[in-house]
Amino acid sequence: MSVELLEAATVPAYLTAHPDLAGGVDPATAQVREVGDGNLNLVFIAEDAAGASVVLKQSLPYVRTDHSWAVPQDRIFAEARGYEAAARTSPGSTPRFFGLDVDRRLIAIEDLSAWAVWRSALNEGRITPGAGADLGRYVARLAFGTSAFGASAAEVRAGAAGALNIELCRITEDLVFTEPFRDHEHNGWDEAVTPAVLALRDDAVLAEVAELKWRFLTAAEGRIHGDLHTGSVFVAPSGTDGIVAKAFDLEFGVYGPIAFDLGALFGNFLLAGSRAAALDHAPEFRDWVAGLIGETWDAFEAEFRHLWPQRVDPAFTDAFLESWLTETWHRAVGFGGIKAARRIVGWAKVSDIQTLDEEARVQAAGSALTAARGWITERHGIADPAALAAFTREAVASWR
Ligand code: SR1
Ligand code: MG
Repeated sequence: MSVELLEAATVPAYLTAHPDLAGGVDPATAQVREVGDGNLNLVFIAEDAAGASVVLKQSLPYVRTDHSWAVPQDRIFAEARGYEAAARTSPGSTPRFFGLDVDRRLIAIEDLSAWAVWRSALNEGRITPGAGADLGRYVARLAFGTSAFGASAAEVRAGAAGALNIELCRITEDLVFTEPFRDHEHNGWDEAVTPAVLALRDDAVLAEVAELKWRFLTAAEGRIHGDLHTGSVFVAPSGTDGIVAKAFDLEFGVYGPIAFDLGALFGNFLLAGSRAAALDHAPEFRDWVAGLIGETWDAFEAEFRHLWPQRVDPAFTDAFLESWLTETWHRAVGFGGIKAARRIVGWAKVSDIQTLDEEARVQAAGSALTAARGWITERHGIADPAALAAFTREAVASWR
């Protein structure tokens, strides 16, 4: 059963009836526009005559571009839990959360439409200093605070049990880990990239994809964002002090492997870098993009080490932290390769690649897939961000 959907014209009356979700907006003077451009939701921005604004996000019962593909609207509950957990563990790293309307499958959050979606900023060649570090700290704080490092075992088990998100996890399991690595009707690519796509189907790749899918399915380490690509991040207008990147779109949230969120960022940085190279963007921008993995990882690691003395269980020794960080790094590299590959081969492609003309698209896609394959198969031997950067440069150069 699906719930009644809002329309721009019905939002003011809705806000009048739900003042707790209005975020200070005066419904009497509110102008409303629908701005949802993702796959799964209605997103309304209501702004009043005084300039106060709020975002209402309502889950659709289907995929926007394919109404025959049903997706339960209950996923909005996962998003609400994600905002509550982020506010508790990493304040300021997500838009402010005003509340959930269970009956209408809707949340109200802070309007950050004056900020830019990071993917768009990257596509335009805009440097956003500090964004990678902010996200590294966000992943670390959320992970630490919701895992058995920062919470009691009972809290972690209760949190994981309450974070079931079966249908959206199934989308990830299929679209990320399965479909891009075999024939599937969701797949598509430029003919000239076929060798790089078929190279993702040999035993060396499939063995690592199996290992990483197993991790995704079985490792409930802590709460993860679950879909932390650059289209799920706002970056501040330039000149903003403090936090310059905030994560949003938390509906894929679940308890999972912490490396998955890092890998999502890494894979999308690879796509951004491949676009920048294909477009011959300024060397300063390309170098900055190439450094994003290091910036993100270094901030993640530093924040984890900073939080480590607060761990709640002395069974977790300093030596265990070292091995856990090493494993998390290697997994993040592998997840990153998979996340980059799915955005080129499978369903839900990305503007970094799709908005390029054919020659540039083939160059960007072919080089990114070649690097992604190496990230997946060689991840155990890639020690750190500097080694990954060198490996990626070589892999990219080997395409064509
Ligand atoms: C049907 S949803 C397709 C994709 O959009 C989201 O961004 C997730 O990445 C999902 O896999
Ligand atoms: Mg999304």
